[in-house]
Amino acid sequence: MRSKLLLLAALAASVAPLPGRAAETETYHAILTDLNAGKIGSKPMGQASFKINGNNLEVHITMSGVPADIEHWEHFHGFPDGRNATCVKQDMDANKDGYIDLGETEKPSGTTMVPFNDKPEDMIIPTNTYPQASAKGDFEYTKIVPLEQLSKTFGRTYPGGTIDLDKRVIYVHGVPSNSNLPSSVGSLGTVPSHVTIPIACGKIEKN
Ligand SMILES: [Cu+2]
Repeated sequence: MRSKLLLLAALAASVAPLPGRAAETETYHAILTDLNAGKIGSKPMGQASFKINGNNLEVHITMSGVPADIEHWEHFHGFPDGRNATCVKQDMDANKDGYIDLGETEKPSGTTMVPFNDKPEDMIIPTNTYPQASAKGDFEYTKIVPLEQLSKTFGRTYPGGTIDLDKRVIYVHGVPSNSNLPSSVGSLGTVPSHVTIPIACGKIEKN
């Protein structure tokens, strides 16, 4: 009995944080600036913060100047091979139609990876659980994501891949369905282009 207690005490000591060592928290942030503002008639801007707090990833995103009263898809995008993603620039309009579309983000930013919707850890991109902008054109998104589940889904989707937030960028998408976007504006599979057109981007950086 006594040796069992000693063993338990030793185990407890071995998992306790070392003196003077910070707890396992890491924080990241991104400043989002507008894309396609000249076409959508408002200038989206905002910020995102990410905190790895023990077993959770705490996400907080606030946006203003986005098209009002509609749902806005938002994700982090990146490269599965570990390359560093950067935001697309307005002059990377490859087909010169005046719009930056989803396809034109791929060269600098990679692919759509993790959604900031109701369940980021499921990594299901087409959902109707993304934030809804207010009548004033702002929204706030907060989510506590179970990190182990997210890492598992991520590693399954991108074998060997890790989340690596500081190699990612965050995009916010979406204009109203009556925006009459030209057919040259590409999208994701069968999802209409007004849903996926990027309206803001920010590089995620470690604090
Ligand atoms: Cu996206």
